[in-house]
Amino acid sequence: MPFPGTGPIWFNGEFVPWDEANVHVMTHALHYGSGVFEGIRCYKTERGPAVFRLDEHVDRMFTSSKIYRMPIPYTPEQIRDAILDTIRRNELESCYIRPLVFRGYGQIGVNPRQCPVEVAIGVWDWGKYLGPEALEKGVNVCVSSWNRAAPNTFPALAKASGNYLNSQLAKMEALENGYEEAIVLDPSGYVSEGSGENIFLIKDEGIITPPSSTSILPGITRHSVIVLARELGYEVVKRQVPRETLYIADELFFTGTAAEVTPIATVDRIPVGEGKRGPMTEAIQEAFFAILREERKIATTG
Ligand code: PPE
Repeated sequence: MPFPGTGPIWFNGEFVPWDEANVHVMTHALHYGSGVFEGIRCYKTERGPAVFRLDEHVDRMFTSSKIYRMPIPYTPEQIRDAILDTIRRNELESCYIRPLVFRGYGQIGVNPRQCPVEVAIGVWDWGKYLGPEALEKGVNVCVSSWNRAAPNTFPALAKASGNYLNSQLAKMEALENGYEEAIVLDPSGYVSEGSGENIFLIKDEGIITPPSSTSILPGITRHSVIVLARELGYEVVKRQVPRETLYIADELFFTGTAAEVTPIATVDRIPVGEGKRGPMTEAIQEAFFAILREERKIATTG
């Protein structure tokens, strides 16, 4: 499948054509996974393209690079400006934005400190992450045979490239077995998250999402949905979710920048509720999309 992007890429402070944004094969990050990145979406609104929670995404990228002692050679303001410039240059009304910070070409060997820290920002039109019908019909998922990394191994709070090797194993296994996505458990067997999404469970009108101690990436969409669900009058708690709770939930959904709010129809072939999008998920989806279109405002704390 051809890559959907073609426009200019911001690469170390300059715009370069899509096809020229290349690196050397001895780039440190290619060998050792030494990169951190973000996934951000920009939506079409009445006042033009608007980026959803840009500051929070840029902050998280700086947090991820701090954990890995990978100093970004730009300020957060410069990165924010670069992202907005990239969107303008690409003349897209809505898009997915991928800023990447990585250890570049300098020396091979585990010690990364001889390698320059490089930054690239690409944008493209990324449609529905889990398929065109996912938002309405929901997706069929499995519980992965792979677990998330234990605390003090790969830091879950850093959105690091290397973490996604674990996500790839879970995703490929799920696809191989005929599912659209995987739910991954933490090392103790509690529900953690999807390969690229956080998860929410609805049972008896209460909403539960796994806490940050269960090896999750604390998603920016997750935070927005928690605030929003409370505004809608639902009770939301962060607590450990035993695997079997997935099978008896009334509703389940994923959240993420790419996945937005995606209902889960079945887990391990067991229907979730009636096996289709539930009413609370639909209410949350509607309110979330209204915010993205700027037809509804959200409180920024919660
Ligand atoms: N957990 C993981 C592991 C994850 O990758 C994401 C985002 C989330 C939770 C949700 O985080 P947030 O986007 O801040 O709500 N995954 C990104 C990358 C997906 C990909 O395939 O690449 C994304 O959604 O942009």
